[in-house]
Amino acid sequence: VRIFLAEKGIEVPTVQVDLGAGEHLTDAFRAVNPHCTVPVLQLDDGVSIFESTAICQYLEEAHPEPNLMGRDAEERAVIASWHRHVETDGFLAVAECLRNNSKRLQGRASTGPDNIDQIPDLSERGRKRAKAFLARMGRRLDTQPYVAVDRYTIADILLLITVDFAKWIKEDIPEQFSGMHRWHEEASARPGSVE
Ligand SMILES: N[C@@H](CCC(=O)N[C@@H](CS)C(=O)NCC(=O)O)C(=O)O
Repeated sequence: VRIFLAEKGIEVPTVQVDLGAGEHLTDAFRAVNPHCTVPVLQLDDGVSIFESTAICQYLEEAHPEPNLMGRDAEERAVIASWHRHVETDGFLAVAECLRNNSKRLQGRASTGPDNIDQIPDLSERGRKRAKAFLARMGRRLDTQPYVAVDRYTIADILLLITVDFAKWIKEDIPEQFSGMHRWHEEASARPGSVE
């Protein structure tokens, strides 16, 4: 969401929530988002939007340019397909690996209000899925410049986050995929990106 805002050139007031200190599990934060996750967009009328993709959808409608989610039905569907693919097969695979073996996340194998125990085998499975995903995207970005269509979109933003998140489990873009390395360098130099 932070990168999406920067791409749009929008500034909104923000409040940092200290996850390390468990601030997202407090009653005060639950009143804003009972699912205990960040980010959450709180509107002036008090309504909370608590899923990143839904927040981006709201921002896209309020600030259509530059377009990041598709200009017509076909583009929107193609971009949404890739975005969802990156989320389920990439981002969530890395999260599965990290959350099921990090000492800091013991008892917190899932986000959310409930404490879920880690399953080490799931960590291994997450790593295998993450590796396969990175190679798959490497093959794709060797033949085309962006993830979904012929310009930078929300699908590229999520892949950028996923590649950088994968460093937490010590996985990276395999060396042979020069197209994806070029893509990552370019994406990292865009607005809102921080290593
Ligand atoms: N489905 C949510 C997931 C958001 C999410 O996983 N947020 C993480 C930080 S990146 C979180 O709030 N973690 C809290 C925790 O680990 O308990 C979205 O896409 O916005």
